[in-house]
Amino acid sequence: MIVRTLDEIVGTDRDVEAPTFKSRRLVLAQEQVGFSLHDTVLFAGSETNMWYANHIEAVYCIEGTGELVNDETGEKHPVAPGTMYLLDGHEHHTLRALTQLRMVCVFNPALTGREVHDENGVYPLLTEPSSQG
Ligand code: 9YT
Repeated sequence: MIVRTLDEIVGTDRDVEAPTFKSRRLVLAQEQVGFSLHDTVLFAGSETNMWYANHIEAVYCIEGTGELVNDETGEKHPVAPGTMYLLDGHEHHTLRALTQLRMVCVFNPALTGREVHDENGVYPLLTEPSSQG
């Protein structure tokens, strides 16, 4: 069993900052459980274009208000505490943070923690070296 708090992660290499958000990675690929779990804060007034070509992501809002745009259909969805979206089709999407947004994110496959968005908002598919060698 692993028990970990957000306070223990802040300021470590599990606390990753990007221009529009910071992501605190509570569970990563190194835990070898098939998913990663992140506490992500999107900065007030920011807009993040994303496309997880290699991953499925579920995102659950626990703080703030925003707007999610499906960039493939133009559909817009309000985001508020209690809103979940699941990117089960690798959709291009944009998240607008009207206030600071705090989101709990689950990725499959798990992120290793080294990923940064490339110019398309994509995370590359990275894997941890297997403990079996
Ligand atoms: C909500 C969202 O997907 N933001 C991008 C950051 C990502 N969730 C991460 O790296 O934790």
